[in-house]
Amino acid sequence: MTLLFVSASDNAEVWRAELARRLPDLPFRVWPDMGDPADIRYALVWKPPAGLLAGLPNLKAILSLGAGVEPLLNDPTLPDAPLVRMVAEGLTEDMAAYVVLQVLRWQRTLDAYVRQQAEAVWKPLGHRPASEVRVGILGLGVLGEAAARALLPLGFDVLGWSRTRKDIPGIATVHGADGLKELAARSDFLVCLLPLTAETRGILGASLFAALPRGAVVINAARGGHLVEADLLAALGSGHLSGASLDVFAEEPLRAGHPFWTHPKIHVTPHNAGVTHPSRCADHVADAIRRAEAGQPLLHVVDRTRGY
Ligand code: NDP
Ligand code: OXD
Repeated sequence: MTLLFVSASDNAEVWRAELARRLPDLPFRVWPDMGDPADIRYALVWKPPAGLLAGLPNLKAILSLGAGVEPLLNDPTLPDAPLVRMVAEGLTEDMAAYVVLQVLRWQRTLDAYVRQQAEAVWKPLGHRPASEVRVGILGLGVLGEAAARALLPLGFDVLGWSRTRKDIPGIATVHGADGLKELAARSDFLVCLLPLTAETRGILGASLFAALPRGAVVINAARGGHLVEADLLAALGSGHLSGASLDVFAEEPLRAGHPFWTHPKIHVTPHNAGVTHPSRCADHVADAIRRAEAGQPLLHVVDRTRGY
């Protein structure tokens, strides 16, 4: 039951060690040193070269190192084996913390205090209490729900949006096109935690921004393809939006000279809102392999027609 590890951005040796502690008999190969392709039953991957997985004749499951799988689905040769996305506590906690961090940063005007400190200025700037701050979360899956659950105890007024109707105890929800209108009209913060699909591409654009209250802040931790960059710059320029926190970009790494780098109202992080820490995510991978080997149904399998 050999596993092939393919990722340019995750540490193969740390993954090898974490998986060896959980599955000591699992042979672990690191692409491009994969040996006989016929040996490979599991591929643990992040952005593998297109066509690579199609060359593995005995593949039993594709295990994504990321929660978002659109880079895999974009490969027309992707084999039919079940595609399992990353769902793990470590990643979920990271993302919830990122969302809380960004909301608090803007709500408590942290940047202004950093500037004031540089000039030894003692001047309270005031802020709206959390209970008067409305946060709209696009996407109420694993990460959107966790972000909502992290904001609620701080007092924020949270509303979440999904494709299908949701009944999540303690969380106010809306769905569908009407739900999006309702959410936008009352979102002082708009947080995007959607998968990138044909329906969601470009959702963070001029018409949604126009529907937000004046002064709203946009937080995108999902995918760069959700955002229409020129529309964001226009909405910030007109003052309709007051800020944006962006973790993901159409082109990554964000190129030198991109206007986002120096924009005074944009906060950039390098796609690390939710990190797949091996120590916190290897249980999920080991569990998937154990289930597959035992002939049990796999969890968190991507619905390829839905796109997530
Ligand atoms: P899930 O699949 O668990 O949740 C997706 C949510 O989005 C669901 O609530 C789903 O609705 C909703 N959704 C999908 N399509 C639509 C639509 N057309 N209209 C309204 N709602 C829609 O995904 P996760 O929460 O695990 O992850 C979300 C995304 O976060 C990933 O796809 C990835 O792109 C991004 N991500 C970013 C990271 C980072 O570091 N920046 C790290 C990890 C993930 P429904 O419930 O009805 O199906
Ligand atoms: C993911 C990501 O999808 O890192 O997990 O973006």
